[in-house]
Amino acid sequence: MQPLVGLIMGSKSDWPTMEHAAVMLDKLGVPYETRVVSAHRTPDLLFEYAKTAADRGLKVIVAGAGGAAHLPGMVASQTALPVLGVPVQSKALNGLDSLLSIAQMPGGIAVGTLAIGKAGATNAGLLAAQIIGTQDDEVRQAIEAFRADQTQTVLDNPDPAAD
Ligand code: RP5
Repeated sequence: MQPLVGLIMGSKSDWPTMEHAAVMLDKLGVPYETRVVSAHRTPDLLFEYAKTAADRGLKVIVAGAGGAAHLPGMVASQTALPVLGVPVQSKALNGLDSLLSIAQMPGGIAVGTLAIGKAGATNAGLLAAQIIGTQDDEVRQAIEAFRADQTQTVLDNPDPAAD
């Protein structure tokens, strides 16, 4: 299946976080590709990936990085596709460095910044699917079913002290 979402990250070490985006995309039936693309270690690859992404059929890019997290912003500078940034929880500063690096973009180049860590990666997958769902009825219905199921699970388990 033609990938619609490019799920990229600065290092293989980001995968335990970023796989939660992949889990959500799988759940919602959105085809995606995964790649390590580093702003600092493979800058030429970053430019090539971002510049060719739209022509290769991608619709959204999810980019996760930690520390001096330049990947989402630099990718956004090289493509008109929507870029969703996931701040990976860093060892030194718990991801606050990643968050600020990704969120504090100068006006004129947009990155949609998610929460630090697993929740951010999960929601990046969800938000990417929601963007795809604006043009794809099957994906939109899968999102509606996911949310209805999530609501029902909470309603079915009202007692927090129950087993
Ligand atoms: C960033 O540096 C990556 O996104 C990763 O979060 C962080 C550390 O990378 P490794 O040293 O673990 O490869 O570029």
